[in-house]
Amino acid sequence: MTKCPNCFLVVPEGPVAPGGARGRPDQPDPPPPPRECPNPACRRAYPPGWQDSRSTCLVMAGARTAGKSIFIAVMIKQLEQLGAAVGMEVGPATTAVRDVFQEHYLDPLYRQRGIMEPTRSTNEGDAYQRESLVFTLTNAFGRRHHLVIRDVAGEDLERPDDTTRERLGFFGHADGVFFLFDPLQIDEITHQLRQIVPEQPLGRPAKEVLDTTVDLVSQGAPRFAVIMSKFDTLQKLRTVRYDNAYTAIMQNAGAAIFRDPGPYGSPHDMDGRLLHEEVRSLLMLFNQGPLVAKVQNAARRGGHRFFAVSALGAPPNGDSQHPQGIAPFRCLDPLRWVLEGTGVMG
Ligand SMILES: Nc1nc2c(ncn2[C@@H]2O[C@H](COP(=O)(O)OP(=O)(O)OP(=O)(O)O)[C@@H](O)[C@H]2O)c(=O)[nH]1
Ligand SMILES: [Mg+2]
Ligand SMILES: [Zn+2]
Repeated sequence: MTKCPNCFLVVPEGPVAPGGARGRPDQPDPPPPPRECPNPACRRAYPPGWQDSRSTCLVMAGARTAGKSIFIAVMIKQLEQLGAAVGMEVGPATTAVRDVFQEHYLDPLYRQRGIMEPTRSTNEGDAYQRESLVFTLTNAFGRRHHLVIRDVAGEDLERPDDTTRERLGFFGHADGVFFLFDPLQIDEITHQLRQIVPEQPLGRPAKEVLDTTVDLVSQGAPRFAVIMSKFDTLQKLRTVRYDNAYTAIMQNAGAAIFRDPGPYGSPHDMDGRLLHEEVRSLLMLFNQGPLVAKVQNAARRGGHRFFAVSALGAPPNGDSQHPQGIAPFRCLDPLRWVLEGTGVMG
């Protein structure tokens, strides 16, 4: 199935000739498939050849500073590295996507070795994320698949207004929702990590933003990936020497939350399930039961899974990255999960 890369509405099948026949010599040729999206709120022309490949449409969600934009950049870099190893080509689908991705994502992180600007609200004129990030994945057999990602400003989810549903209408048709949240939003973790991890600005509480996200997707049935971002900060709990409930968990070096099987191995579902259970248990331990329950209920149709990722691998120093550079942790896990069954990852 293919969806509009802008609003995520399913692309209608090309009309069938009268009598149901396609291409029979005694029937007139059926009209060509639609060239533009039938959604009255969208009406965008489909990119050339769009209907020939399938697509997976993802939306990023989470509070301000949850780590969404940096995660996208690092995930795509890792996907390119995986592609190089398994014979899959990964590239921006259009020159416009290539330019936006280079200027707003890759340059700040990989050229200037800094971090990214907060994503502007779609209410602002120059909000670059109004255009989807579309990547073409071509596997070793020449089969193409489009990965469409809508970055979203945390600000838009933190302060929904009368126009939010209309501006973010694509949520309701997404195949996957990546809901990121910063572990430092959890008071108990902040308390434990005081003086160990530098303070970073935080957005609205994750549960509040999750409520808005769930409202926006209520008509759809996406896969719901709930992603603890900036996991490098939580891993620092290993160095905390208090004798409390967390110490034993954090000293378990063999746990899935402490090891990254790496992007090159074939996706091993058991590893994903283990990680899911470990992150879920951590959330329960940190009194996040309401968040877990909300996700479970909201994702009854599409399914959900918990993840732990770190895009940078270490807290930045002001506007600069850690001197050791970017050291990602498990950044491809959520993508592998939503692409399962598409055949594009092998
Ligand atoms: N420790 C740590 N900090 C991170 C990581 N990723 C991002 N950050 C920090 O979080 C800040 C926000 O990251 P962004 O990716 O811009 O956050 P966002 O969710 O896109 O934020 P909005 O665009 O405002 O919605 C960065 O400036 C970094 O300081 C990470 O992997 N580890
Ligand atoms: Mg952003
Ligand atoms: Zn559309």
